[in-house]
Amino acid sequence: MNATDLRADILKHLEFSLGKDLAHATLYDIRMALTLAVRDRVVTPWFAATRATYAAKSKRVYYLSMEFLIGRLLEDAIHNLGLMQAAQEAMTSLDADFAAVLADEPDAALGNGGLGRLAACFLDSMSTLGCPGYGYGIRYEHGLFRQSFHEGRQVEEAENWLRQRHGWEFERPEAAFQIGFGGSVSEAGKTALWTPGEAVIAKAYDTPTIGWQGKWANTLRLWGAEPVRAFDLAAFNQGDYAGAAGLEAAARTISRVLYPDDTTDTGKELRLKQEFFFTAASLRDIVRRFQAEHSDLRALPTKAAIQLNDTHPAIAGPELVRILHDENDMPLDEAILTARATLSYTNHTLLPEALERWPEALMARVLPRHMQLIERIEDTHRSAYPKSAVRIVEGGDVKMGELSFIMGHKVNGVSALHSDLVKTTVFAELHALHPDRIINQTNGVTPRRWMLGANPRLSALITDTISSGWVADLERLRELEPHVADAGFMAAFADAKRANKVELSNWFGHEHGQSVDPDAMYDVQIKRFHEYKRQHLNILETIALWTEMRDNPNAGWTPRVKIFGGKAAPGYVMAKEIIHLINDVATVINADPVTSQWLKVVYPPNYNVSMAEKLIPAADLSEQISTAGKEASGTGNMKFALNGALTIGTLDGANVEIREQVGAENFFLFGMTAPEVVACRENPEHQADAIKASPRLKAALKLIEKGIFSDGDDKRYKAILKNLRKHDYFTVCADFDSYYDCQRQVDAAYRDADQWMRMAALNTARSGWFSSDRTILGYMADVWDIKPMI
Ligand code: CRA
Repeated sequence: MNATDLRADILKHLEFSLGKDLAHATLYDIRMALTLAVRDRVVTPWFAATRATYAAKSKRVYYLSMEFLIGRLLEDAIHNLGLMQAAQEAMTSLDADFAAVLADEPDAALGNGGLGRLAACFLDSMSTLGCPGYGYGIRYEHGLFRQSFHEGRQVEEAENWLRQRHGWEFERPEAAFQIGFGGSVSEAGKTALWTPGEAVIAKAYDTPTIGWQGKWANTLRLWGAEPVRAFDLAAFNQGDYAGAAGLEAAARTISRVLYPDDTTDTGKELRLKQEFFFTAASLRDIVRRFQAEHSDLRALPTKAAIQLNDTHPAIAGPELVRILHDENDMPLDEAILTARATLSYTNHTLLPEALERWPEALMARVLPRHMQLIERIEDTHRSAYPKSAVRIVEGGDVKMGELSFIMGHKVNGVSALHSDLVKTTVFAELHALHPDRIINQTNGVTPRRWMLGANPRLSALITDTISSGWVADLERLRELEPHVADAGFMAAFADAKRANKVELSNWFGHEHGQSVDPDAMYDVQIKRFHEYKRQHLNILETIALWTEMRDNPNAGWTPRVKIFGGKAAPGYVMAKEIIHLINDVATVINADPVTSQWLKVVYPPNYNVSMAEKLIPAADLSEQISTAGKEASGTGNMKFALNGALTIGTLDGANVEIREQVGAENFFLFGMTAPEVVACRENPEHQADAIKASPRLKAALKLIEKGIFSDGDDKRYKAILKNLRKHDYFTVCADFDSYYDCQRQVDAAYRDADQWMRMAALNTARSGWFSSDRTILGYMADVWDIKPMI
């Protein structure tokens, strides 16, 4: 594919798809024309993959997820299709700034954080590996809210990515299902007949996901909700315009917004409806596709593997049983067994507040037949294990974790430590009954986006050094190891990092009016705000360090830039206070002439996938400081290590495996282990004891209390202070000294620039295992029983 052909196609789309003359084309027009020209080139491999799958009647995987945090797609598609040079040349020939064209694409923010981004990395790996499959989710009209800061406080604004045309998708008006809610159930022989009281239409929108080198493409099918009847004409004709539109508005509400919270069970009827809406539409589609090729539904598990991404699609269990039993007359026991053999469930969290429960009364009202079937599923399990005390329905709630476990043939955790904790804590009783069901599949990240796309400088060096195969075989990064002893390679490695830092510094300068010194250490904590992730531990350490610098200005400090990024759920008061505190501390510290040469705090608003792509390649230090036992895995931690940042972290989630892979000597470990945290909490005075033992921590808390960071307002942070001093569940205080001391080891290590870079290069060389290709191969072998088609 050369630039001339691509240019011709861009001009064709400009004229015939967008109706624009080149002379009047805006940046949007050029971007859209390029998108459509690139999309054209995805279609042929996409059709070929679909035809090959149909021809072989292959088993397919169906990844059901409430979230797909895919971000921008254009650059990624260009890379995967090998069109980078052609696209650059075509843009130059049209006098367009290629970087600006790429940056014009809005982020598809259809997710909150790690769970949604993991689903996006999985789509990329499934297409790269030729694993036939579909992602199924919701086409939210509004993705995750846009964050800005007003006087340091988070302000949320609706996100509006669909205001412009979404150039990647194909609308499928013919692929539409009616999805019902409520109503009643009547007995019909051995089975039952559910007559829903209301219904909406689920309409499909397909986005092809192209794999590396364009060898395979799968489909991301997102459902949009529409009214069954568009419009109440009678009401309109009587002048009731709002009433006439009401039906439509009510239906569309279901796919209107992404819930901006991944760590609490919202308990909202709308959320339950969203979950059922996309799960039911997906199952209808899956069964329809199966029945087009096969007649006996008992063979479903040999042709379809349905993965539940957390419990959000857990209603798939009863819904599939309903389809098999009520609609296709399969005996109930057999329907349950068939559904179980088809379904599997990934657990992503142990936090009790994130384990979904739905009030039985709500479930019975919204999904009356499903409530009955849940009880039948529970009865079946109870009669198989009469001594077991496990219940799906308990205390008036339906527990979606238990339901998913019982209805899945495999249950997996997302890191080795997390999977062990799944066995010993949340699902201990079920694990005893089903000892082979829980397995581990440690998360991974796609090297196409997180190295090749985000870090072109380091990617070019790697390719020059070990040739290009690493992009789809990340373990090959190990071949870099011998080069760590080579001064020429190390100089080039350091140059790439430094150039990334300069670029980030320039971006901070023009976007946020705050340039920072590229020679300072870039110390980065980017992730959702949550107390367990302990951004407040980081900011307390920052305050203590600042104090120390002011007290000892001649101690030879290592210059640092503390970089934060992330959003808090709008209803999570404590997380929002932590954001406010960080911004307040930044204001004071950044204005201090005594320390400004050593310490800066930068917190750009609206952290998202595209911002991560800028920050990660420029990072020196990766903050992975959660309370041990609380972060199921983390995936940002993997992206940093891959891009040559050293980790300061606890033994939590996948940090444990990162440390194993890169070597303990190339990882800064601090803090209590998961069992030590549990033991620590047994002492009710643990926070008071820790504060008493740490003059630094005590002083830092005092500065906040005195209003040093809040214009003398000594009340602003009283909730945070009270929490830390009295109910420090996340053991910030108990881990503080260990963290502070570890940070000083980091300072010392950074001063030996050559040694630091060697450690960084070893992190890159030893991160190959964290490719999501490895993770997907694990699911294919251990859970889905699917072989690659290429
Ligand atoms: N919040 C975990 O907390 C994990 C991702 C993906 C999370 C992360 O540690 O890396 O999932 N859990 O496995 C979650 O969403 C509902 O639970 C996350 O993103």
